[in-house]
Amino acid sequence: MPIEPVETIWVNGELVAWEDAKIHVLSHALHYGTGVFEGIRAYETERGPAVFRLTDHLERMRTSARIFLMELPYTTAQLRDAVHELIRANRLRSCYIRPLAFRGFGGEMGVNPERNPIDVVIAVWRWGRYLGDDALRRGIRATISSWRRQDPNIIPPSAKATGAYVNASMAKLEAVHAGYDEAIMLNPAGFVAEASGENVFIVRDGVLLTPPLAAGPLPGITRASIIDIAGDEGIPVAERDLTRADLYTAEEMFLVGTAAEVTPVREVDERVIGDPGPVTLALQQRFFDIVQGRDGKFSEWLDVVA
Ligand code: PPE
Repeated sequence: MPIEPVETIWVNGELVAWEDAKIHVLSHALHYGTGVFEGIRAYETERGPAVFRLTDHLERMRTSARIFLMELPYTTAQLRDAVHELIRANRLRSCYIRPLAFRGFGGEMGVNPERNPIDVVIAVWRWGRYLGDDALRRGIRATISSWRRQDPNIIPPSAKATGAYVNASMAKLEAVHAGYDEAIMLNPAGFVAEASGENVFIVRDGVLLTPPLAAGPLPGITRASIIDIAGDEGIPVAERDLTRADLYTAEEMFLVGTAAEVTPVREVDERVIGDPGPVTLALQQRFFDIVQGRDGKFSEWLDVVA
């Protein structure tokens, strides 16, 4: 998706002009994928831009870093302040937020990352609908990828690591080249893990089902939010392994993520699910009411930028 430049990007504690936010070509992360990142959204509300679950996202980035023996050189409070400062500096009412911590260039080459500094950057930009303008209303077409989600003993899928996204990219490319909007990835055991950049939910007999974290999806913050919202709506939820056939026979299906928000799925490999169903629509409506500050129930999820 195209992104339009804003004025400044936060680089190691300073606001730098968009066009000057550059790195050395010998940065370790560019060669070996040694970085961790986040994707966060801020929504326009009556009280100003509200960042959705900002601290939860920053804590997940710290957890991702920990898995790779990276100690982030900033506290969560410092990073939170930086996000607020950056949104104010760029005068944005709503935006996508991309914090990234990566092994930079420390004068050495080789697989061991430890001699390289940990650089931290945060960028913000205005972002529309990740899967296209019609996606939220009409739903998308998905396919089961021939590429498996990586085994937890290859690269932990619970860490949001830059290098791991080669796997998601392969699946996305395959799906788009075959004429689909999104790829669903199975784990090495053959159960549904997640989509290339979203968690998966289906509805069966009125019950909302999603793969457990042990099936290897990213522990999505939107996923956790949807489970809580469903609970509040009185919709029964269960985390359990799903097979490919469970998706083919689902009554309803949708994908969730920061970028994709709550996107209905209308077809999987030509098995038609159809227009978004009642559970999908109710959860999607409630999600947007919450993130845009119209629903007081989960107001602690909104971090308003003063
Ligand atoms: N699974 C994967 C693999 C994933 O990348 C994301 C976020 C999710 C699940 C949902 O997680 P959460 O955002 O916490 O609900 N994907 C981000 C990256 C998208 C991109 O193109 O880059 C996102 O949604 O921001």
